[in-house]
Amino acid sequence: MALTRNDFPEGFLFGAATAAYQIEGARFGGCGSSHWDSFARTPGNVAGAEDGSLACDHYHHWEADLDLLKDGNFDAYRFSTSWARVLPEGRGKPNPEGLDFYDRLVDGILERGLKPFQTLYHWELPSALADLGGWENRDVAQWFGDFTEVIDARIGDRVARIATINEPWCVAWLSHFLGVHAPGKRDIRAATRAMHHVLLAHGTAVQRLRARGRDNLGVVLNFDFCDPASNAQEDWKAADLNDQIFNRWYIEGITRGAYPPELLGALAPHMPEGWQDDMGLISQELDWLGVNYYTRHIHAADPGAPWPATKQVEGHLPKTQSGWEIYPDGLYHFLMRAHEETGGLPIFVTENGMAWDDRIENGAVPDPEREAYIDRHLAAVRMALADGANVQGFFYWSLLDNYEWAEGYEKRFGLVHVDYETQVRTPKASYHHLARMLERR
Ligand code: IFM
Repeated sequence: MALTRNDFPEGFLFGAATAAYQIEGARFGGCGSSHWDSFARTPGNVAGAEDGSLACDHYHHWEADLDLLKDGNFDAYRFSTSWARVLPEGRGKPNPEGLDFYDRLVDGILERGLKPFQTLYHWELPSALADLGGWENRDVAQWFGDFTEVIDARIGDRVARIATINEPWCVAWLSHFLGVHAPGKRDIRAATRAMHHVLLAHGTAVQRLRARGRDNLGVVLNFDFCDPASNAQEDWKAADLNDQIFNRWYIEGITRGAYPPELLGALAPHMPEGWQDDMGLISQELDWLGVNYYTRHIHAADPGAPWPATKQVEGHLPKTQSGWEIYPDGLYHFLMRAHEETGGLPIFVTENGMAWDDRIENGAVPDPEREAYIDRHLAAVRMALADGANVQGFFYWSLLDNYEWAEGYEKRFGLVHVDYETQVRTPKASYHHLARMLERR
């Protein structure tokens, strides 16, 4: 039987999510340059050397895009406020056009009866700050705190929930150890510093916003299920180490004020001096936690390889266009784990979704794979609710097809198809599927 809103607790919020650089069009409205602009323009970093300068031109289509949320019967919209748009130089003089844009956007969200969920940092670090070392520089925490206050002074009175950072693992490890995202570093010292500084920035923002009286503060962490490739003890250890790198560093830093000891031992020579004194700030009380979940990976020991001496092994489950296995049990697992780790804090699934090679056929976009993906992940949410997790909402990633970072525009995650030549939006079958499910009867 098809799910309906009534299968979830009263007040459970359904939404869709986006992020500034992925949809807005960074060339409009006095937006400053970010490290994604230069990373994308460096050959070999991004498929087709594509960037976010136009993206979905949401900067000019925002009203119609918000109508899509309203017409789809959603309750909430998760968006991010670009640091480079608000402060083109990262610090100093704000861009009035940028502030006006977010002001109008928040009013537009509210006018449509939706709850605004703001994310403060979804990856467009201003170039001027990247020049100073970006996430490797401890000062980034104060720069971020300053930005947080500027944007909060303009829209903070009207947003329902504020998340500090989106996916610290991506900000740190993916971008400074694996080199896949901007700034494309592959350096263990840079990565370790970014791993700590991104959490320090989170803590600093929470402190600044608390001082401004906010009581709706959280962070959005991404979780990846780490399975061992076999029953061999070495493979279990490989999966466990990857779980520390991907998942435990961030959630335990924030909830326990302590990093997982084994991983910390390996990274200790690269940690910034005096890091221990920051753990209190990092582990301040939060009001909610955002859980992003997409997939699992399978890990095996790789003896002889340099630390972490593990490798990924191909999984056998059906995969999305991104090559990610579809594994809804992982969502249940992390909702229960987050529930325990946070002592029952309100949890929102802030991202869950899949890319597919969606095509327009006779004016429609059939995407039964995505409908099934959503249903299966919502079933996992229901299981976690039944087992006591305090899950209060679910946001599909993403409202629109958009700029999928190093993958360019090829991977389509949206509920709504975007023709990048014409900027025409076409709701996919999954959009209509969710709209029917969310109809209030
Ligand atoms: O597109 C990204 C988003 O920016 C952050 N979370 C994962 C999504 C899909 O890769």
